[in-house]
Amino acid sequence: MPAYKLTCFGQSGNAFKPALYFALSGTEWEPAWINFFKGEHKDAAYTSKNDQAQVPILEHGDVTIAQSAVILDYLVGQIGQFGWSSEEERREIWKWVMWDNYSFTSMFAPYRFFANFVPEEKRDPGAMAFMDMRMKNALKTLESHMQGREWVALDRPTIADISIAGYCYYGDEVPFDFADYPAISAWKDRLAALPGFVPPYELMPTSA
Ligand SMILES: N[C@@H](CCC(=O)N[C@@H](CS)C(=O)NCC(=O)O)C(=O)O
Repeated sequence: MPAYKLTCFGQSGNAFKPALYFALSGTEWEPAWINFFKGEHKDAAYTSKNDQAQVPILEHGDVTIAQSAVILDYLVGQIGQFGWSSEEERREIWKWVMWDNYSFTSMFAPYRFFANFVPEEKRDPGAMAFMDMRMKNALKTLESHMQGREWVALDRPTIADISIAGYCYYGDEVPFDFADYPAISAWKDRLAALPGFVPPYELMPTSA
């Protein structure tokens, strides 16, 4: 039985981040599907493991970890790939993982969620406009950063790329056109060409 168990569901780009780490590093892992759309992440059985009531969590032996960024950090420590080899590299990677969590995924994920999984009459137009504006600002920042670069933080792929990749491979569910962001598109293709890459709906279950 694989040592790593990741509670996830196919639609979750936050869960895709550690799942992608496993795929790219060739690490054996086991998905534990959670019925997020039925609200199972709020059940006591789940909140006893993660009182933040969010997906994903990683279970590894006696260790249970929430927050995809913390899980990625843990996996770097355990598996040793896509990490840093100096304090300076570590800071650069974390600068982008934090940016992803605060500025990119934080807008991209809920915008894509509402746009694809919530009926239009239940969407708040003001909130949608705000998320769209913030998401596009973040895309502008990333597009400009990626000019002339292959990878986000260092001269090789790291957990910064894996974190930012979270919601980028959901095809038609992505609420903007990657063609408007050529440097990001090239990076996205580069990441998808790495050995072991599998897109989210092929990597994680969408039902029991
Ligand atoms: N920063 C967290 C975000 C996790 C997150 O928001 N997950 C979504 C599912 S993709 C969730 O559980 N949402 C429920 C909620 O926030 O109440 C991470 O990176 O793990």
